[in-house]
Amino acid sequence: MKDTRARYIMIGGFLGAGKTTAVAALAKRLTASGQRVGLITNDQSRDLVDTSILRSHGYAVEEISGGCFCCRFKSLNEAAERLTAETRPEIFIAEPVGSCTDLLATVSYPLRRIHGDRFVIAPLSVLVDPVRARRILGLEEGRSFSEKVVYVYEKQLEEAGIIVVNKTDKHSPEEIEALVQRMEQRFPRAKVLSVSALEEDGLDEWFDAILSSEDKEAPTMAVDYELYAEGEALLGWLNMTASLPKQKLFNANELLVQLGQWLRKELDARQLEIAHLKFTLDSPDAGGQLAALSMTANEDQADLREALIEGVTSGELIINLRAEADPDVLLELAKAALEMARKETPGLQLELTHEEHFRPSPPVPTHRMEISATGETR
Ligand SMILES: Nc1nc2c(ncn2[C@@H]2O[C@H](COP(=O)(O)OP(=O)(O)OP(=O)(O)O)[C@@H](O)[C@H]2O)c(=O)[nH]1
Ligand SMILES: [Mg+2]
Repeated sequence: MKDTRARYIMIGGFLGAGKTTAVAALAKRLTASGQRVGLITNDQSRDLVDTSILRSHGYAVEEISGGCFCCRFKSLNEAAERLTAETRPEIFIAEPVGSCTDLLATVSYPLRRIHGDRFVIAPLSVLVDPVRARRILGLEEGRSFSEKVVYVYEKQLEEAGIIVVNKTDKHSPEEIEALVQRMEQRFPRAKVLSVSALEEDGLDEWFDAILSSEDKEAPTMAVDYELYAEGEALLGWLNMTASLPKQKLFNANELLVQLGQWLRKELDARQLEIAHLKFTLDSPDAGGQLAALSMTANEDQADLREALIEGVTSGELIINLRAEADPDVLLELAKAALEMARKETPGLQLELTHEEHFRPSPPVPTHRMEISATGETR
């Protein structure tokens, strides 16, 4: 009998590793081959740049806010149901929060055990940014996160079924090879691949694996939840929305670059490690297009990943900033950035309409299913 279950694919990895870029590349490929996809984004709070970007590409996207998938297991299931009612996806692609780990025990296994009649679970992919990974694994000198954040980072890799070294377009083959080898030694459970999600290079082997194989149940990794919570709580989170009411024509692309560069300079001056700083500017004038800008600590340039061709007269700006910093400082800096933009462009009207700034609260998974070395489930 034909298997009618939907495939559930999770693409994890630390903040800024390239998850959304990879989700978009996979969704594009599947859609082009006539398959229906449903995308699920996730964050501690609402108004996500990632959701705006993926929706602007025309995909059905459900956003789960207010906690990670593991802590919002019921919402994950409801999101899948809403997508099913909307577009009946054959494949769900979910992007967990970039500071989240223990996804096998808290999401993959429970999904298989409780909803195995509806979902086939693909191996967990964990994407890595080579600069971040080379620093953390000691292959390169440079500023990085503190020890407890590194604990979370390494736990993500430890549970990966597939480790995907991303951004190969920006590194020499030798650097990538050395990193792949180090990953293979440190994390022998995983298959290690290298790709450029942005340039869609080297994706076949990875996508074939997540589209055709299932995650193997393996003994559950040990996680010190206190340390995990402390590591996550070292990160400051800011989601901010600002409205640009009807006004004189302005250049959305330039505004994002100006805001991004200014914030980056101010964070660097305070030696605060950026995990990811991203913006979208959505305008009714732009016919569904948007401007999107992204910056990580490892990029010298602001990456204007989506640009608007013409100026616009109104819009909504979203800022998502994650850094190892006090969230109050992030809020102060983001407000100062808006003020700077108003001063730099006389007449620019830009009003803060919503903001949430916080440190992620300790993860409390809805389910945590342990598989012992002898294969028993608890
Ligand atoms: N050069 C290069 N840049 C990439 C590649 N993949 C992603 N990026 C860039 O890396 C930055 C982060 O990419 P995202 O896809 O937003 O990363 P993410 O893991 O979803 O980030 P969070 O959701 O914040 O955790 C963006 O500027 C991307 O354009 C790649 O293959 N090559
Ligand atoms: Mg993302």
